[in-house]
Amino acid sequence: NKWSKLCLPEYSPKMVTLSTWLQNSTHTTVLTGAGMSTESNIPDFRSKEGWWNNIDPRTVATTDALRNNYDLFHEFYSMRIDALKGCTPHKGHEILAAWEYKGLIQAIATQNVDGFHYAAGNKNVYELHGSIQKFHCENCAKSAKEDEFLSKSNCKFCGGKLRPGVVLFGEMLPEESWTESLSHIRKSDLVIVIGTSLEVYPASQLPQMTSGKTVYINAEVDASHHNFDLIIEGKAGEVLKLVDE
Ligand code: BV8
Repeated sequence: NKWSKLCLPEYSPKMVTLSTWLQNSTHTTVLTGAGMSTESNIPDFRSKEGWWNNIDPRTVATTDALRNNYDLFHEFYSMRIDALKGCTPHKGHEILAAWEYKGLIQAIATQNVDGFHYAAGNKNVYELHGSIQKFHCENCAKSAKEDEFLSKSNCKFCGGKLRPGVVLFGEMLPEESWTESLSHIRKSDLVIVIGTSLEVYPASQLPQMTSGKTVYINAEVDASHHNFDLIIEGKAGEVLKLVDE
């Protein structure tokens, strides 16, 4: 309970502040990034153990790679799909689902492609960078199955290449996810940003588009985050557990 939690060394007045803001807010949007899923054992992108530490994103996560270096593109995304196998949402995802159910948060805008917010039970989720669990033909957009992508088959209808439904660098974001996220952020009086380096445009612009309070929860915090109203340094799952009542 609240009183025993107050005695925990990691529990700080910041958790009380966030909890109070959450209770008092009428519209709250959560923006998540890859750091939301590292406690489910999925690597993020830009940390020491992240994907981009070993692989140059410009060589694999782009439309150029899809068209001109399909073998490498295919190898990278097969590895990403494989890395998801056996992983499941963690307690932090479950807490966000419970908060939506209780009416404490109204929407999640996520840069994650793992589908874990849906898997945990959130309904109002906007996947800004698409989903790695859906596949389609690069040429005719017809949907395809994971097995077809993994076995490197071509599209049955037009012979085009298959690809996962993620947003590659240089591609536009899915229009509805973007406009809905923006609309939720604009009407929010509280925006909670969890586990993202905010280095990728245009998702990086969302926190500054609210007139409400902004909170940044991240395992590592630096001076570039000073413009948030509240900064909590810690792991997503652990912080959410402490804020949850
Ligand atoms: C667009 C593919 C219009 C999917 C991803 C120069 C040249 C070309 C383009 C650009 C340019 N300059 C700017 C651009 C635009 C570009 C961009 O922003 N580039 C940046 C990198 C400079 N953006 C685009 O191209 C976007 N589209 O702009 O359209 C347009 C059209 C045509 C031409 C120009 C513009 C499309 C962006 C889509 C990018 N797709 N990947 C995939 O394979 O998954 S990006 C990749 O980064 C992932 O998708 C991911 O979602 C995204 C964001 O990363 P984060 O989630 O923030 O992850 P990161 O690792 O960085 O951070 C994790 C954080 O969590 C860390 O801070 C860590 O400390 C913390 N953490 C870790 N564990 C925990 C934790 N915190 C708490 N708890 C923990 N347990």
